[in-house]
Amino acid sequence: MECMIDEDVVAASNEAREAALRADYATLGEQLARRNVDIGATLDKVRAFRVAIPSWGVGTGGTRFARFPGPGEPRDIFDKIEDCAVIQQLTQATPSVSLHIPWDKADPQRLKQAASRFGLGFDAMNSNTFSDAEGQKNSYKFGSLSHADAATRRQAVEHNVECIEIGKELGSKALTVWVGDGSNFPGQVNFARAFERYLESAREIYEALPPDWRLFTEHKMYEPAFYSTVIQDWGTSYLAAKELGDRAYCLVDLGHHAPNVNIEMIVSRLIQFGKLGGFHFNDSKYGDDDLDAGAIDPYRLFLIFNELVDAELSGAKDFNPAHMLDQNHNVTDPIESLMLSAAEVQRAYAQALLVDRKALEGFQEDNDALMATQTLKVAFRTDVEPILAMARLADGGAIDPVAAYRASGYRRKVAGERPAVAASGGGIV
Ligand SMILES: [Mn+2]
Repeated sequence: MECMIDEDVVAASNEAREAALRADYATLGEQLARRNVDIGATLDKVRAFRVAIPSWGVGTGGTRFARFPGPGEPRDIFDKIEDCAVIQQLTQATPSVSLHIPWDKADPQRLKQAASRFGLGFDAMNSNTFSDAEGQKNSYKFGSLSHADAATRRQAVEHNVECIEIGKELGSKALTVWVGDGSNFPGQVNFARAFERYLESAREIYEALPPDWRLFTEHKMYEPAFYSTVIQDWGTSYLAAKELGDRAYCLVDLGHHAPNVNIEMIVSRLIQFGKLGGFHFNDSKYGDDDLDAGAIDPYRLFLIFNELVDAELSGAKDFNPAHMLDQNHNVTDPIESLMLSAAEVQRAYAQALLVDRKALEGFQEDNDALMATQTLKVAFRTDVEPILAMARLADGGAIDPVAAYRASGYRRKVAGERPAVAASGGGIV
């Protein structure tokens, strides 16, 4: 298998850090043993945890005001796959790439070959009916799957079916559908008719799914539509998934809710009724900011993982959530942000594994609010970095991915090889 980063650079970076890591890991192991937690079992679970990289995440993002491209940006999907290979090599947590069509459209056999050079696979496919592709007959300006015009709806359905066809060749097993359909003015659309048209279109896409595929409906409160959105919240997403059938699930993008919404409770509800499909991880302060996972509110991320671990341990039905990052990197090197974000997601998972669930249940039964919440805090306050670093080291990654990446000079190297071009697609879904 090929490596994008010289293995000697990674080895040298690890050598300088390994003794300290082993000492920290041993100390943490002793602490956890006093809490009746086996650090080795936690390490194994973290090593098995995976989060997918979105192809669009490795390019510099932008806002509607401006985009400030960084050096050595990927020019096409093949450059993007190489950047994803760097992230996987150093973190060992991100072995698959989530493609976006049409931005990443290329010969599927070539795509497969490019990814397998680095041992990468393909995660969920993402369709795009929120912008017009070049040469497209009907415009999505006024919607896609819910558009008033039948020919436009047909075109949007066919695009989704094409995404499934490409994904089948790549070994993908899911299609994520997010539409920007909605309205900007009261009275612009009839809410019920728009949702009915969406359902009718989504049923046709669902019928094109291979038997071992899942369809994820992704909700978003607002933007691009600013008055009403057809799939605006988890309730509507649930209704859609329920109407479609057993292989339709809801996808939760952490940025797609109103401020202060209790996302972990939404996650619990979807788990309880067997409809949680997966996540787009990111963080936000004001709206759909697409900031790095855990950058603003790591406790919220932990609380979400607390629900996920609870479901994992209790054997909840149909529980197999897909994990993917979905972020916009405006001011950082996207590779660095994605490596650290993958680690933040793993961190929340590791911390959630440390919750003393038996004690928590007892405090809940006794209405001991203070001790119940302290039980969560004890787990959250635990510095699990030695477990994450040990997981990376054990799998051939870097103890400190950003340090190894910077030492490698990768960004300087690709800046020389990749002349700046117009972005090959860097929207946020
Ligand atoms: Mn998303």
